[in-house]
Amino acid sequence: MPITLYFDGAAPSSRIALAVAKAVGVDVIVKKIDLASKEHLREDYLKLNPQHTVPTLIDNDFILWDSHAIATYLASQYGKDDSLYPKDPKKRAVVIQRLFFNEGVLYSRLRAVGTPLYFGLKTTVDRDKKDALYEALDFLEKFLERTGWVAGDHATIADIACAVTASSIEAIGADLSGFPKTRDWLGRCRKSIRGFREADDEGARFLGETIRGRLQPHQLDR
Ligand SMILES: N[C@@H](CCC(=O)N[C@@H](CS)C(=O)NCC(=O)O)C(=O)O
Repeated sequence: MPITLYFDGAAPSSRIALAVAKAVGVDVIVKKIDLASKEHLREDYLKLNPQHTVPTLIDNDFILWDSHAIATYLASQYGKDDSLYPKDPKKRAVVIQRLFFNEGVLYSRLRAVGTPLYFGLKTTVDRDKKDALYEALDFLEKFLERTGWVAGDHATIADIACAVTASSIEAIGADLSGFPKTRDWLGRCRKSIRGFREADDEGARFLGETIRGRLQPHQLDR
C-alpha cells in the first residue's frame, strides 16, 4: 500500500513532512486538506487525526501526525543510511533538540505571527510577537556558527525542518539581511537537499503572497 500524506502546502509543517519524504527517497501520495476551507475539521479527517492538524501520514495501518514525528519515522523506517537521522545517541540527541527548537520556538513564533494574518483576522503584527520571531532567528543564526548546519556537520532532518520554517519566515516578508549565516545555509539547503525545492517553493510562495497581501506596510521591519 502506498504511503499517503494529508497536506496543505501553505502550512510549513506539511512541507517539512513532504521534504523529508523526498530527501529520504520514499514515494508518498499527497492528498490536499485545505485549511482555509476548514477541510481539516471534516469528520473523516478527525477520525484519522483528532487534533486536526496537517500533516497526517498514513502508512498501511499506521497513522502519525506532527511533521517532526513524521520526519523521524520516515528517516528511520525508509532512510538508506543514517545520514539524515544519525543513529549515534549523541548526534541523534542534537538533531532531536533542534527539532524541538523548530516546533517549540522557531515555528511556534512564526505561527503566532502568521496564523492570524493567513486567516484574515489581522493586518498588523504585535511588537512582542515580532520581537520573539527575530529572537528565534538570532538563535538559529548562532546554531549555524560552528559547522554551517543546524545539527552536526551535514544536513539532517533538523535542517529540513528549520529550513522550511526559515523559508516561510522569509516568504512572509521578515528581514533576513541581518542573518548572513541563515541566508547562506538556506541557499545550501535549497541546492543540496534532494527534493527540497520541489517540496517547499510553491507552498512558501503561496503563504508569502497571501500574508504579504494582507499585511500593512513595514509590519515585519526589525
Ligand atoms: N506540531 C505540528 C504543528 C502542525 C500545525 O499546527 N499545523 C497547523 C497549520 S500551520 C494546522 O494544522 N492548523 C489547523 C488546526 O490546528 O486546526 C506539526 O509540526 O505537524
